[in-house]
Amino acid sequence: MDKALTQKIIDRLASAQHPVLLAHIRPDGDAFGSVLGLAHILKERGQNPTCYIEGGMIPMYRFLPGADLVQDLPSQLPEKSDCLIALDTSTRERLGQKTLSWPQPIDIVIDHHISNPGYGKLNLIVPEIPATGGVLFEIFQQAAWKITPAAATCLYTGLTTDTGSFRYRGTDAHTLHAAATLVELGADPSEIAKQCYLSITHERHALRRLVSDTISIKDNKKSAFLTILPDFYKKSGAKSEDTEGIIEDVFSIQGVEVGSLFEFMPDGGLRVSLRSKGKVDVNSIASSFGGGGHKAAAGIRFAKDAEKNRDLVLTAITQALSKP
Ligand SMILES: [Mn+2]
Repeated sequence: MDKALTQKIIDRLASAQHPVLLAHIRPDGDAFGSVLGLAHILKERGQNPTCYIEGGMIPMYRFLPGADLVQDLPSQLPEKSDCLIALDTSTRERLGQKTLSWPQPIDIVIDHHISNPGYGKLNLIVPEIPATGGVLFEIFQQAAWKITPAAATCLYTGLTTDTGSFRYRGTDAHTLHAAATLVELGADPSEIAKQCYLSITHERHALRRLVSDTISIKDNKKSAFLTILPDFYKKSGAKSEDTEGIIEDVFSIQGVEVGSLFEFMPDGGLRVSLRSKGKVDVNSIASSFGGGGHKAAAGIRFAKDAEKNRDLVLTAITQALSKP
């Protein structure tokens, strides 16, 4: 990690009296964990952070210390806001529609998505670290800022959820050292695992059953995909956030190198999630359609032509798999 750049970010963070912490739409464990982790540290330093994420907190991550601090996006920011910080968010648009009309620029971007173009005044993007929670951990270490048990719990949650419980590529000795230090500082691995992985709601489980019935295996059993249709939500009672982790069902099958999930939106759009556990770089597939992410996990959104675009993505996967 770039020490000089990190120091600039530390200085900028330290000088803000009313920092605004932001993360991406359709937030996950790393989005909530990063925002709340940084909020705890800044509060401890006597600063007054505000946390905004589109839609506010979701039930699954209510166990995070300080969960009530997360508010839905306002149409305008309070005037006293003196530093806007975007966490874990690969593009400016993914901060949410409402943020696009805010006049204030983004001061700091802290992220680990390789596709992040750097839309802030200061941009710390570290693709070698598998979660933004891990990037923040390094920042706090360099700054010698005390990591409280509450902050440790939030940062650890980001690390465990973005690495699929320390299983994905990108999990290395450094990641595990960071996780171990966070446990020493007060994060409880089994309690966090229970909340993140062993507390699926009945609605989410019903959605998973519907989705797993749609499985299609192709490319010589090297790829598999799942489909979500708009009426699945009504049938199961689940919400859109309940799709998190659902792609694991296909991705975990022996020999399947690329897993994909196609969600047909009620407005005619299409949301695509891609995972790779082999040689295929799904970030480059996603990028060729205007999406992005990481080598092993990426996403795309299409505004229309859902079926046609699904077929184009499936063809791109077949081509990527057939490359020697
Ligand atoms: Mn992340």
